[in-house]
Amino acid sequence: QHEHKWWKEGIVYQIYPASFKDSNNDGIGDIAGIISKLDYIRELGVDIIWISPHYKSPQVDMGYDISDYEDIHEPYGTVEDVEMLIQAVHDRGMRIIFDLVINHTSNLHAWFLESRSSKSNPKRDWYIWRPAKYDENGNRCRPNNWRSNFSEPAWTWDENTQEYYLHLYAAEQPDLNWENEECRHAIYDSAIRFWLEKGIDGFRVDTVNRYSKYPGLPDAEVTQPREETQIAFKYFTNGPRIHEFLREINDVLSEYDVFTVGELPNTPNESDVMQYISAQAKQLNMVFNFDTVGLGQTPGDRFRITPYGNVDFKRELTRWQRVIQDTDAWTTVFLENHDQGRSISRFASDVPEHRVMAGKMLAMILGTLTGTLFIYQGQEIGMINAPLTWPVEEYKCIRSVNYLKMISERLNHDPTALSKALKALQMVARDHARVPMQWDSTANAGFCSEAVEPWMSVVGSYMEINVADQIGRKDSLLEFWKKVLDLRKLHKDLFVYGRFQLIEQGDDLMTFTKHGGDMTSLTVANLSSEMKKWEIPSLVASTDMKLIIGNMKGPMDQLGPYEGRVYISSP
Ligand code: TEU
Ligand code: CA
Repeated sequence: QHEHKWWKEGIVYQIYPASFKDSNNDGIGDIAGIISKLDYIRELGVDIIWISPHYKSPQVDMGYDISDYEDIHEPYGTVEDVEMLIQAVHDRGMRIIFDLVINHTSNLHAWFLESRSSKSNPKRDWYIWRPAKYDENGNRCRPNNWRSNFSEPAWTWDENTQEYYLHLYAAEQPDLNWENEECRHAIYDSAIRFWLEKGIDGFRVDTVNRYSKYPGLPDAEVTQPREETQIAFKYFTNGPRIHEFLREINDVLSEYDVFTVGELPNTPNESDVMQYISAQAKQLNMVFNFDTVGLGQTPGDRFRITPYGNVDFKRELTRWQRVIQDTDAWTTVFLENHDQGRSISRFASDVPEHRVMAGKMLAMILGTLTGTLFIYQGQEIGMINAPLTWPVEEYKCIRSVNYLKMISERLNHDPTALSKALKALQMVARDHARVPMQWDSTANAGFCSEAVEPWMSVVGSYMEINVADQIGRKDSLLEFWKKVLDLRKLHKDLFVYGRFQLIEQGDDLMTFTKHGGDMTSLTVANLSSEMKKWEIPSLVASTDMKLIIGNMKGPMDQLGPYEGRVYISSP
């Protein structure tokens, strides 16, 4: 039995500040815009808001490159605005968590400016500097062959001090040196304590398993001989000191009633994950695993997409239900965030005749799984990926842009490369989650006034998919989500904390039961666009199951395309 906690039962809604709501019509979302929509969020049934980085930043990676932890990105507002936001959230009985990005800073952070100023600067060792290597012809080479997560080499040469610095993401995101104790304590004071003292309720911890690098920073095995750099996750993920560092962070946090959810990329091994999330380990309260959202993406080569089907989807989405059962660990339930394509497009169908059904079906699955439920802005109205016909210039994310650059260099020897790349981007580019939130059907979808150009264009689907159309309309996805979230709260022991059991009923049906609080529930969903015959599984056939929610009213013994149902039985 899992111990009850507010952060386990709380429903979390992720906001991407740049794209949520622009209050002053400069084309960029802002803090005041978020405040103006808090009642909307609360009415949805949300308990906890997570905002992606709103800190001062040159925005090379949309705020995941922070130049001052204690200040705010100017177009978003001021520290006072953020204090007002915290207050406004608390006034409505909700809580708020911030993004904690401490694997790296911006190259314009004062710490890095000092560190790069000279080899003898006291902060030199706060980042990871190494001398050049030289090949047999005397040419300067990088310290090792690692590839960054954004496709480019992980080292950048600094002319001034004649050394390389390490960056696991963009060159403008130098990695902090966690081996340096003074640096660690500066991080705790500036990035963590500063905001805890202002009353926030926790952190989503960015790329949390990369702080500790493998000693000696050795070359990675050459698996792609034609490439200049190599995939090197194992040398910078889950390194030897990571658990020690996380316990240190946890010591700081444990003075407050807060929680952490860490992002855990490139960690497929279940026992590795348990070391982070077991309560007894005192590190993180839960993590985001990439098993489901990473489907179809090749680790280290995101846009080389491979096919996946409903069997894969079911296996990955239910993996942590099984693993955390009978342990002291906790998990997350999510299908979207700011780094992923939209769930209806990726895991169901976004064609007009199916997408609303598909959205409701996914809502029923997510709403009845065990763990803390995270919803990403726009998911509640069923926003979908931009179409294949989207002009290439609309892709703004550094990852997409780097990739397109690489592809254009390849076009000579592979003329089909561009169309292949566009197909991949259409599925898994981060841009799909970053277009403006669709509030209504006016020219800029109500995100900003019609007179200004938003920082990313709205996608055409806003005319059919928007909040104004769905709010109060009985059969809308938005109203359906509200019902699902109500039911989840009404039956916490069952849906939030319950015991999970998968029932095998063929590839395209997802069927599972939950047990908790002397009750049983049965969720059944048709993940395909074809009609499926179905019968109540024998496991619950003898119980008196009653339908509490569904997205269609068809015959009992068959499920229409993307139909889903949830039944419960009372004692
Ligand atoms: O992402 C961390 C990360 O490693 C992802 O690239 C992950 O591997 C991928 O999404 C799996 O599909 C975080 C932020 O969420 C992202 O927006 C930032 O760009 C990145 O950190 C750097 O701060
Ligand atoms: Ca604005």
